[in-house]
Amino acid sequence: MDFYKTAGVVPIGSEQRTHFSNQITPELAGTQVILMGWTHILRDKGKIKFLVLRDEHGTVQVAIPQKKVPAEVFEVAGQLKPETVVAVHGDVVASPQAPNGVEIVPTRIRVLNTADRLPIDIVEGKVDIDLDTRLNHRILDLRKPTINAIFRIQHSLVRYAREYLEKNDFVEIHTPKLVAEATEGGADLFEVKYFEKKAYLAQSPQFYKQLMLLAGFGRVFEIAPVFRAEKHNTRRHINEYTSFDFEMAWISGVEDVMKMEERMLNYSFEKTKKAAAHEFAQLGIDLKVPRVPFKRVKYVEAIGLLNNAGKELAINDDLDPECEQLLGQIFPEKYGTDMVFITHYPLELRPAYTMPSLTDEGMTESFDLTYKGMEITTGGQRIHLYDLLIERFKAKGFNPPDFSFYLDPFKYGAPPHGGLGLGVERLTMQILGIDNIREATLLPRDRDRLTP
Ligand code: AMO
Repeated sequence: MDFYKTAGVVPIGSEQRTHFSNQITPELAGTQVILMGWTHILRDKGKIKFLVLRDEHGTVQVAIPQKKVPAEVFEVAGQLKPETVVAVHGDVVASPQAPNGVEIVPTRIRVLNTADRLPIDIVEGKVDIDLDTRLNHRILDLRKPTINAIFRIQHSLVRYAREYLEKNDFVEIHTPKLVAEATEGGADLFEVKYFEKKAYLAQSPQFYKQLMLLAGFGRVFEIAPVFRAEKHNTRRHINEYTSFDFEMAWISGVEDVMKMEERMLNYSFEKTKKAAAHEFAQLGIDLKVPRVPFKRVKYVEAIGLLNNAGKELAINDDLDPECEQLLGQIFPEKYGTDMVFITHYPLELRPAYTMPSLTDEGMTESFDLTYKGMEITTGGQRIHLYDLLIERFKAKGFNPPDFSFYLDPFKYGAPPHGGLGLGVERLTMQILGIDNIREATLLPRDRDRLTP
């Protein structure tokens, strides 16, 4: 059976794409090219039709004047629908009226696949569709160039952050996501049936990244999904997110971890600004690369600033999103920056593995990084001393034997160490001024959404 014929399209394999749309410049005038892509926009002016062809790198105009193209080409052009998949063979012609000063006049248009009527509009500037409907049709939604650009920028941010760590002797690791115990506290764990036992989806690679330093790696990082069974639907929480974690041994204090992060982010922002210049332009964003060193503010000071601004917080109160947002206004006014480390959180607010502070009574050697009024990173120095670790686990109400796989290795010489976890989607949303984290998540998982 000829399934191509049944589908009403031509078989593939008889041509090879020669260029991407963004490579078609006036300098190519007079040459023959083959492009492949989607029918983005169609304009029928009677004796001349215009097709805006879209591929993964942009769009290019195809002009189809009845007089200048073979009759068959004109006829095929008349049958195209939005998102029809085509191969266009044609001549490059300089054209001052065309968007890029250049257009293609086709010698052949081959239909590689058809498209049904679209459930959502994906041409820029057409009616706004609500986020939920867009996410229901996420695969189509992502075809929209400005939506696609978000994830190209995200790719670049992660790529260069990874590059920075690799240059600094970090080893990439892959740790289990099916785990036996909580790392960040028990409330938001997803339980899974694991044969005869109960298991959980990992909330963080926390224990394993630390253990890899005890295993002799020195510096490790992991970029992987983590799972949080947060019941509330908020604009900043999803139930599966990409955690960018690193952990480093032989530190002299938490300051070493913050230094590594600020340099990594500065490097990644700088490189991404260049590598994704086209995408930033598409989104109309001028990325400000934060200067190193980032400002450091102690937790107690942050509470003071908030109370001066009218809040009534006690020292052990957690900073809720409203407080973070308020600090997001205060920091730029007071310090001229929107990238600020808040350090020395109270023991009460930090997990059992966090190193208590010697200098600040009741506090920890830990930090959050806030960017434009949102926490994007949590990190700190970890406890490497076995007895102290056991004491802290007990103080948090845990039964140490339940955690022996994590705790026991600390008996055999653990190096001093620290590290952090950065939310990739949160970083992306803050850089791009996106209001809802779902927009910065390729395929979000939230309270109500498990597909697509
Ligand atoms: P924490 O739980 O603070 O710390 O998470 C670290 C960072 O992950 C992001 N994040 C989230 N992003 C989207 N949806 C969520 N539900 C969500 N929860 C957290 C935030 C946050 O700053 N093990 C520690 C890290 C460490 O100390 O190394 C941890 O997981 O950007």
